[in-house]
Amino acid sequence: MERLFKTHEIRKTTEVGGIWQFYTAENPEYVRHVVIPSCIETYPGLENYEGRYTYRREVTVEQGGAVRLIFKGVSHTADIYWDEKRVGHHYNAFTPFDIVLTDVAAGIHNLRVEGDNSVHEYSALHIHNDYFNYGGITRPVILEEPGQVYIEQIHFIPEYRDGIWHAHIKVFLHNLGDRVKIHLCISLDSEQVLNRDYDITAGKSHFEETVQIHDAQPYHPDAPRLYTMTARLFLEGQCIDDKIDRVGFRVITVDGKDILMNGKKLRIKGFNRHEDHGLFGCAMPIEAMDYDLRLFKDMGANAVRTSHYPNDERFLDLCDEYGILVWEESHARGLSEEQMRHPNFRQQSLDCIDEMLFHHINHPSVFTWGILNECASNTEYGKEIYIEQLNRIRTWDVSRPLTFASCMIKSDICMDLPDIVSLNIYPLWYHDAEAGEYLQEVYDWIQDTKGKGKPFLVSEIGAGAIPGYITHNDVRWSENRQAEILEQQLEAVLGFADSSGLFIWQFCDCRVPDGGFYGRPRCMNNKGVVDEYRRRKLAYNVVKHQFTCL
Ligand code: ADA
Repeated sequence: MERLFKTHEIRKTTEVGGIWQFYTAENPEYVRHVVIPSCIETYPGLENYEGRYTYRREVTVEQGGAVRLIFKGVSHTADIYWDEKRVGHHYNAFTPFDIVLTDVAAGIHNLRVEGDNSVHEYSALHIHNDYFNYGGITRPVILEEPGQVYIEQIHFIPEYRDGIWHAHIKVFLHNLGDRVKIHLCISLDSEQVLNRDYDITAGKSHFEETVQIHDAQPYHPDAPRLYTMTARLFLEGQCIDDKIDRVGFRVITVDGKDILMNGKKLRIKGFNRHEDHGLFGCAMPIEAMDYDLRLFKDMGANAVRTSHYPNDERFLDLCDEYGILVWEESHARGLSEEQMRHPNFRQQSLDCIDEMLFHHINHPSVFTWGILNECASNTEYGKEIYIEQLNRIRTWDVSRPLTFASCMIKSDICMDLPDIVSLNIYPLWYHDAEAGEYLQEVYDWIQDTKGKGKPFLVSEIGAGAIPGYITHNDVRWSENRQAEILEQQLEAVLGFADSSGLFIWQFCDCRVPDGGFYGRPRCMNNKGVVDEYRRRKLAYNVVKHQFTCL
């Protein structure tokens, strides 16, 4: 399943799922037959595989002509071959990419993916970190057969002005032929909002329109009203292409210390969530994603932070549908200034931001974009990078507040940059400090910086527990202790009037590299309130009580 809804009625589109052949570079003779999306680490014997690998299969082109291959996620470096010819390359597991081929004959063709999930020298973002670099074709692959001109993407930015909803619409087209006149119709549910001719050049082009929508029903977490945006493209009177997406009428604003959606103050009660599961690795099926969100809602959580990378679009579709607010962030975690000076770091980061915004901008559940979790925001060079990346996001989207999660307490020099100030704090776990006092101390420090008066989010707070380790003496790493710490942390933050809320670190335990990261027990980051199989820890009911009663 590509999305939670049908994305085309006219364009021919097929998901290239099912069985692929797979082998590793180390052992090419041993060919496995596997279903994708999936992670290499779920193939018996390859639980710890790091290196180069190959997936291949035959695909059928029915019409012939143009073919567009869309890879929603290959982890993490990929070269794509079509009939043994290299036709594409991509870096980063967490963002989609596409390859367009023309003059393709109808019939059977060979598709091959040469991937690499090792921490190779060209990789600035996928490094050994406090999460796991899974390998594989971990998100869906789509094969499209578009006509001469197709709609690449449509951005929909709502604005409420003079008592009327407006939509700023930006249409991205790709004309595979010569200059041509096309006609475009766009409707929201059954109401047509755009109906116009355009003269478009060969290649890629875009144009913008602003339309008014009278009596639009607003989107709000308690009433997540989604509209189906349908675009149809006509050439010489014939509809040759279409694109369907879902949008919502909501605006996010910052007013002093408050974050507002459609003028109503948001109070964030969320989790940080890695895309990670004991059975599936990062290639979670939509049923497993949905189960996670059922637990979110059972605990009274209303938000998720996609720590620390863009998420699978199907998860964002679910969040749109359920009214779960999303802090989506580009890919980076805990990079030092030296790591931020990697020769590929800036471009790989900007590419990730571009792809995240280009593909995810329409999701109404996304209320803020984040960058550079716990990177070098305490250095001048680091500040240059923070400025560059926040500005890059603003070239795509000025409608949402921006933020980044910092751990540089009392040394961060970037507090003037974000719209929302966010800090990762661990009183009672990493800091031997009472939660309320520590929270007040960091907040007072913020008021002495240029973050003064801005909305303040606790972007991470939590404690670890080995699943099943329940003791009579509440020692560190017991579930008892985690529950006690989280209770004090949540009471402090939820009772702190100057905060807009928090994201618990973290929803579920996630895998980390063997021997990496402070030798984490079980080679897991054990701060989940559920383990990697979603088995609940004692903290689960503590969070549920705090989120539903406070
Ligand atoms: C940091 C980091 C998280 C995780 C957490 C922890 O705040 O942002 O990714 O590593 O610490 O578990 O210590």
